[in-house]
Amino acid sequence: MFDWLWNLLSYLGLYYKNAKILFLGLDNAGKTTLMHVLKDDRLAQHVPTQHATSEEVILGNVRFRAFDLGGHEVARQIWRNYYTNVDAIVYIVDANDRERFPESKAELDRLLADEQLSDVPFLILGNKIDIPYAASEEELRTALGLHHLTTGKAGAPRGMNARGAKDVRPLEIFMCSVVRRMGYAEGFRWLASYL
Ligand code: G3D
Repeated sequence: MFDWLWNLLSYLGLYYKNAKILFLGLDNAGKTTLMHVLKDDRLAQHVPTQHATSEEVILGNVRFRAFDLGGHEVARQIWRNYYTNVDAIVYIVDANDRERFPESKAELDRLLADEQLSDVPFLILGNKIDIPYAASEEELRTALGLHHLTTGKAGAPRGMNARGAKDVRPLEIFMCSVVRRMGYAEGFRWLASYL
């Protein structure tokens, strides 16, 4: 059974690319749920990632791998090994968990400062906007200190990889609700334009 996002990836040509995409973020941000949405069209029950350090989904030639960040020094060694030759980072934030915005920002800053990732596109997903008091895009952008780093939602000009055209790392924030299947397709469409 094809899921619509898989179809979208296929339509975008991403499915046929030998791409490596990491889903990173604090625990509880929604990475596992997004992996399940990618894998099949059901919101499958899953075991919380308390003990596991990573999960992987392979669709066609695209390898998605999710890692929890924050307080996981041992896990960090593993994902650091993985992100050589990574094509994109999808960084997921629980937009309803304001208490952890500083922790999420610290982990994001650490990634953005990493030389190995210096030209890798970053899609920031502000998840759980189905919850009534979740942060707005503007609030999250401010909390994560992204005002001067975002590069616009238009994506790369058609036929051109903007990574070669501009000396700026593509980075943009999209708000979404993984469980309601809202918002992240726009983010993936934006991301695919850079791959
Ligand atoms: P993680 O893999 O990043 O650790 P999970 O996060 O995918 O395990 O998700 C953590 C919790 O957030 C789960 O709840 C999951 O259902 C919930 N969640 C994920 N996406 C959304 C969303 O878009 N909206 C809302 N409201 N909740 C979401 P449980 O209760 O199973 O722990």
